[in-house]
Amino acid sequence: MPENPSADASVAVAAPTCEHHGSSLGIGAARPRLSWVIESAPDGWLQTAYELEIAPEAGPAWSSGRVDSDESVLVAWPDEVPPLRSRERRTVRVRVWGTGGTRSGWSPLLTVEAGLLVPRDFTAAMITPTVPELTRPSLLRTSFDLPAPVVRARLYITAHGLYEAEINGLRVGEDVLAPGWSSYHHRLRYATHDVTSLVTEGPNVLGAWLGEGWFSGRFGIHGGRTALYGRHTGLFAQLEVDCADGRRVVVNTDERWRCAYGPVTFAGLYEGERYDARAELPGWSRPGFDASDWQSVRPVVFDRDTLCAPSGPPVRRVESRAPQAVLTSPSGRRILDFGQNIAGRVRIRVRGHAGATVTLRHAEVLQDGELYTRPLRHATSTDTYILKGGGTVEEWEPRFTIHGFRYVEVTGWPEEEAHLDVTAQVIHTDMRRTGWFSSSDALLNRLHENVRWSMRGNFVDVPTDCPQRDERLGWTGDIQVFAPTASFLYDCAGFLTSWLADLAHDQYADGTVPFIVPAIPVPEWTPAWPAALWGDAAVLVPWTLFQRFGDRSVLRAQYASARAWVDLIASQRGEDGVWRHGKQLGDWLDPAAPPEDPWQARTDPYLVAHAYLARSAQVLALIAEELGESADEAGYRILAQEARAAFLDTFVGADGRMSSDTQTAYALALRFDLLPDDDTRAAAGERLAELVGKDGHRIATGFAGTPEVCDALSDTGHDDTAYRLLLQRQRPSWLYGVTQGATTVWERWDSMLPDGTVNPGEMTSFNHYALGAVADFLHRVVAGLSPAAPGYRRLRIAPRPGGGLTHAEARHLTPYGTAEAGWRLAGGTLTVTATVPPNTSADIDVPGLDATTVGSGTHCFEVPWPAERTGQDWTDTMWLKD
Ligand code: RAM
Repeated sequence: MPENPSADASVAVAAPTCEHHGSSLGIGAARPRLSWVIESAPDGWLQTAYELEIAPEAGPAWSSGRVDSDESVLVAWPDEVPPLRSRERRTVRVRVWGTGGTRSGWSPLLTVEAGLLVPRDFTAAMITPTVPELTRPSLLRTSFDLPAPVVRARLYITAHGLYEAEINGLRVGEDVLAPGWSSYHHRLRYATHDVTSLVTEGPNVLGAWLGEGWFSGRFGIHGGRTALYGRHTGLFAQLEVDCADGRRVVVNTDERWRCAYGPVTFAGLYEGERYDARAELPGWSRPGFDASDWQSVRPVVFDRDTLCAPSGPPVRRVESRAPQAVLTSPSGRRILDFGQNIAGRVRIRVRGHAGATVTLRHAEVLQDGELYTRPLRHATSTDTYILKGGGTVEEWEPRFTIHGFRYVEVTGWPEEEAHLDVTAQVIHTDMRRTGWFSSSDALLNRLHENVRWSMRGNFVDVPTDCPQRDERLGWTGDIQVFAPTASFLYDCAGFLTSWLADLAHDQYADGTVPFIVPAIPVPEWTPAWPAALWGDAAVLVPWTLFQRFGDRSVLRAQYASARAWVDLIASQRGEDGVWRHGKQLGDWLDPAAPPEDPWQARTDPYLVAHAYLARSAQVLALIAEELGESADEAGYRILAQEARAAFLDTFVGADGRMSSDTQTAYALALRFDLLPDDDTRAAAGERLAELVGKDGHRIATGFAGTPEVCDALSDTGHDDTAYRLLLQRQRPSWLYGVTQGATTVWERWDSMLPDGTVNPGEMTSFNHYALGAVADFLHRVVAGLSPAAPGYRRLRIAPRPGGGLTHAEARHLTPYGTAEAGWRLAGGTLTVTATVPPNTSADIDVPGLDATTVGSGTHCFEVPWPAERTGQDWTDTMWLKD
């Protein structure tokens, strides 16, 4: 390679990436931060310098020259390079120097293209159809001519509601449920599509399907409400075409567009979709279609300042699954079992006579062999397709709805068609998978898969509680506890950054964090009030993103929001310094609480609340330190100390017993570092282990305690107890659901009762990730892989073998490359393996070995491990007892 005369073949760099984007078309940052991963390097390699080359589309490239730096993650856009202007494209490549004077060749190129960065770049109008039935989805179109061949075309598009765009009869892009859900009146995300290959010289048509979605459709709890953001759906599209003759043609949504009803006669996120194929308008988005009888549209008042580029990937169809079984229910209905509880919808291929109606009802579970829909509450989740007939195969999948389901009951399938051609389309935000775990215990592995599926089912643009019932809301507490797990399993940095921006926008002026973000009015929960664990998402989610992705700017972006939250709750402390204020959810869903009253936890809700205040104050001090806000840092450290002292005075007795003598109380005190010394900590660990034993090694914790209890046990030397709890199969336990055939994590430990009937409670979701937060313990402690410095710049490899497992391993694509930790027991030896990415190091903490630090590469450590240390295989004994 002439360009790299002295490159060292042992060091190779992958193409850089920018911000948290997989695709860098239409990005919203004028000075995007750049990252690169060293794909291969000699063991122990550290970067000592890099050179960036940034080139405009025409003209000479700029080079940074050799920059002495070990940074390779989210490196600031060079000061010397002008920021990107709207629509501007640059290519970026990098090469690096490192240990031993090695130098890589140039990386492959990254092409970045800015979206429209300032409001005045947007020239389109938000238009709404003037059809009589506002709630009915419609079609919108315009036609235009292009004077010359096309060099480049971009469609900038968004909606009030949901849209799917078409150009000349072809669908634009693959996004589903676009533009997703955000706090629309503050942030409306537009997409940028490269449509160069869709438009052509001569006549063209740009059109879109438009539905209600979150904007104006029914949403919320107890049936929800309509028109949450407005009554009128709207389309906003700006097509910019650069022609070969140098002209730019811009096609905007404006009052010249036309609209009509299409074949979608109704669509609701909860209700499902109805489609009458007889009402199709063939060719409606192609030139030559006669739209003379279409209605007019009108522009609506719209604030272009709200438009922003997405920071994460869109929602897409990510997988297609065939049914695993076709069942006939006792009442004679046909039910398809897809073998996995998912978020998505089905696609059918069917032939039959005009007017035949296929009805698809969705549910997560069966009871007595029939589809069981009570847990869906008001979400009827029914799709209907009316055939147009004519002898051809008709293919259909709804556009503007999504369901949480494993089973689909099919009625009305034409009798002459023997084959039920139905596939499930798994739909969620199209994030890159970054995390894997496996072990010698098949049930534990299935639990981990269930956690991953619950993440997939609930990362549908917004981190939701559940994907199936009339809820699907961005509950702050759920993601607060689950964010560490999520950040391991998938690259959700851009996704959660976006959601946090909404959190800050929707936060009340006094600092109260809404229970759900985007915030919408829901009975019982609005107006919101300050509640621990939920509100603490404002502080703890940004901190998790910083720890896991090394992104400091999310701390800056959320800083005011995090402060507002902590300042508010600190101001509500009583004279004794304890935050004992308002209605607290506390250890929500303690298994001892009766099904109809999830508030009835064993642990004092104010103990939970105050522990969280102390934790958020500590973390906020760390955030302030990272941001160089030293006055704030000092202030929040004092607050944290005061909170800790008040916690001790109020909730911990002189003998170390806590006022709530419960697992959650000890777990929080230990994990949030609220105890004064090692002796008290040891005693709390003892007591916690004792309580877990007394509770029969079954779960006795709710939302607050469950994510912490195994760690609290392990931290205090009670790995054996942690494993007994983790591997317990009798309810309540993590593995109970697995033994019942669960394919996702449930909201309640016993969402399904042992007799196969569904828990009678009002809240009985079969797809709730919160209690799956234990997967983070599997990654960090069972397999032993965690970050010791933000972004995994330094790893901690600290496996804790036990529980009768004979091996466990975790793998994670860190911002620096692939990291692995795993161990295996055989022949009286424990063998720990660690893979450390280039440009990082790892602290190794293996029982029986002196602590050590290693550089990049794959390392093996062996320790004699007598059989009695293997730990008892509790699962088997408990299984036999069952
Ligand atoms: C339920 C939600 C969620 C929880 C709230 C408090 O309705 O499903 O999991 O955060 O209640």
